[in-house]
Amino acid sequence: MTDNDTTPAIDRSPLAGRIVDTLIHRIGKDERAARKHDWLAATILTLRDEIIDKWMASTRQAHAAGAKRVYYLSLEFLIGRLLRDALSNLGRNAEVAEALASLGVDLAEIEEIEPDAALGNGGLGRLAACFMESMATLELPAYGYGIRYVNGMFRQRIDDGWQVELPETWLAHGNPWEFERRESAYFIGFGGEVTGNEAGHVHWKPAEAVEAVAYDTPVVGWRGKRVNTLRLWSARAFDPIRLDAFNAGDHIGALAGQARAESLVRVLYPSDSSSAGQELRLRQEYFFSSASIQDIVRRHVQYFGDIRTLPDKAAIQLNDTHPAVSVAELMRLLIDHHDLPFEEAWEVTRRTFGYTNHTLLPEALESWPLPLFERLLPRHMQLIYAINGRVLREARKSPSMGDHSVAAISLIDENGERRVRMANLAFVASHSVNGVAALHTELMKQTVFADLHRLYPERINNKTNGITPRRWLMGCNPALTALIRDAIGPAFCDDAAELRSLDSFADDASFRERFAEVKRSNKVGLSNFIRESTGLRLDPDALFDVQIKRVHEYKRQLLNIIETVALYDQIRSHPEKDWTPRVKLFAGKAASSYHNAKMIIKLANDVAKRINSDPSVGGLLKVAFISNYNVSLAERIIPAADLSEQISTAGMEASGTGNMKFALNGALTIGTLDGANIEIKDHVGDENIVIFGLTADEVAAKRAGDYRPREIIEGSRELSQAVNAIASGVFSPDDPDRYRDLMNGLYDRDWFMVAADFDGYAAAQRSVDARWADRSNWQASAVRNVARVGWFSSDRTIGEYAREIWGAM
Ligand code: NBY
Repeated sequence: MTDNDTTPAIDRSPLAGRIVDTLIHRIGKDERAARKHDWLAATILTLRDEIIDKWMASTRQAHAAGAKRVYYLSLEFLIGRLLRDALSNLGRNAEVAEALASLGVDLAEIEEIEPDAALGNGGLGRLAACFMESMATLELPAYGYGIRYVNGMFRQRIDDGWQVELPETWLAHGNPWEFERRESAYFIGFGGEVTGNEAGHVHWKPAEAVEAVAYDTPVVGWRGKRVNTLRLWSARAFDPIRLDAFNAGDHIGALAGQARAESLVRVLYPSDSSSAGQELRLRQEYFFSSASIQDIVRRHVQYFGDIRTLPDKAAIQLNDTHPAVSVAELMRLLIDHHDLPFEEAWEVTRRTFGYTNHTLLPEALESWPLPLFERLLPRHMQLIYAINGRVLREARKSPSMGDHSVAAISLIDENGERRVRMANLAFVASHSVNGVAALHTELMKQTVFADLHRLYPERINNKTNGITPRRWLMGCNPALTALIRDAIGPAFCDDAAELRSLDSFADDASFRERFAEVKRSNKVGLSNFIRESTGLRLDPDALFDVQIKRVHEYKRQLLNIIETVALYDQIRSHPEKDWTPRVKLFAGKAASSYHNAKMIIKLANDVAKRINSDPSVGGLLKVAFISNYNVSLAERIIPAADLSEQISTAGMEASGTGNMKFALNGALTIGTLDGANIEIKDHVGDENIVIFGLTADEVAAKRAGDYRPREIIEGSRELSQAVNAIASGVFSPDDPDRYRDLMNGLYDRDWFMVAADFDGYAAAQRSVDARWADRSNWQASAVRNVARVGWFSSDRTIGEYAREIWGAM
């Protein structure tokens, strides 16, 4: 970055010297030739060298203590950027910034070009990333296991209002964080046949195989006390090239094995709400499960000798059912490779596994057609039959289990095409099954798992989600963090519950003033970003009303957009009224094959275009859809939000975690009584949150009864005007019928109860306007939100998992 290097070497700090040394000897560039990416890589590699010592010390310490290890198996880790997090957790921010400055390099600038590692879809993947950081912070010896996707979550471009998906190439400049462990490679078989010999020994001879190779990324806990490992698997062929085929002239066929192996880890399935049900997905699930379980078993035997003590020294947590085939894989290794009898293997397995459920949506519950499962994993299919036999015999013994219940518990779905039910497999094979918020856990007991819950009434438990305050307060909102530290001292940095002491500052006018200044400057920052990326100018004094998350009908971006249209109507009809200036911000990705979600994105963009160019609303209402929502964008938007939209149909959002991030950064929530919103309300108090809408029970009752959305729409002037305007093409003059089907869906079915909740939502929004008018009261509420949501730290969540599920603390 320096055009010519005039800094005399002697003035350099040792750290600056090390960065330059890394640049020269490991990147192969001198200071003159180095570009931003080279400085970024040199900085990361230098830091990584220091992390390695702590990393090795952490491993040695766990080994010496004979400690129990936690294994978090997840097909997704939505980690985002790592440099800022690592610097701040190591307390090295200032020092590194200074060293780089002495080299003419701006730390903030190189932080900004670090690729955002998006190996996940949304909440589930981000939760896994927050958990990794909290496990290191709480000094738990833990490993995350997942897949090193070459292409993570797609990059979203908005073309003429439509979502376009582009491949994200996060590895384009290499990945300086990771270590390739060529020595940690495992054989992963698929297909083939199973034979038994007279002695009862079973032999599986797979028809194909790939090799799983480990890539390790260090995960630094707060204050660098412990460094854990995120181990992601890549695939390679045993024979990278088949020379016989090559020499015979089949140059493409000779490479087919490698191409097949690579296809396994090529891409993340980009749906956050429905099971893809495709063979490649099952292959991915088995590939990473098998590699992880083999690695866990190898480590245990190496350290402790006897595989039968596995549950005392290892806790394996399944992040939803995506890794559930691990259960059958562990059984296979115990029985076929370690000669345990079935019953003993089953005991070891059940004491080792825990399963976390993240959704009750029927389309997200994974099940595999039996013929596919059997063809790909014949030995595992046998073991699943054996497990099922055992479970069903147990169920039959219970007098409360009729035929209907037994069929519901079965690992095989016999309705229509026979399928393997992964949630049932995960449930029966775990000693703990948890939901992610209190309401969600109750609904698990009442709905999807009702029969399993009756058979195993002790198994289901709740672990309300959390977020890491290091990334979601200290990292993304340094100005607010500094203000809090000035007010209450630094204790909250080590224990988020300490934020409570901030509560009384809500009554301190001068504190509120400074709090408001921080929020305003974050809003100015976001406005500048939006102006640079979209050309749209925003007023930082307007109320910033934000809905950012995956786009899904149950999350009801449509409710928000329709209300925006209604507000637009009202402002135009009554321009003389004292309207609250508002900015409506949207961001989020739709699954590539999810038609309605893509239409909702287009609608948000069409509505934005029309409203933003209408001079009659002046500065009172602006709408923006910000493209390519990801972790880094969330870090920029959340600190600038005044109002957090958490408006899912009650009973459908398992927990939500964005809701926690907004509250922690001083936004008020407008939300339904769904997921963790309920617990947020309990913590911040009814006066500091805006709740509206049907409860989960009311939604269920309406769905069971005769819900008539058409009558509701026609009975609400505001709603019918807005829906008709959209349906008749007011926002799509180039294609007036564009939203006809989407709006007809509301009249005819409205599964997500947009009509039923509309009036309540609109009224809640007007009550938000009234609150905003009393600015000191608003700021007091915002301060109370920050002060009262420390409980939603993922440190609290992980502490509960460790004590109550893993027996590891
Ligand atoms: O998990 C989310 C829930 O919707 C949210 O309420 C909760 O806070 C969060 C953390 O517990 N679930 C989620 O993000 N699910 C997925 O990303 C997902 C991904 C893949 C599939 C299903 C769901 N799949 O079937 O392939």
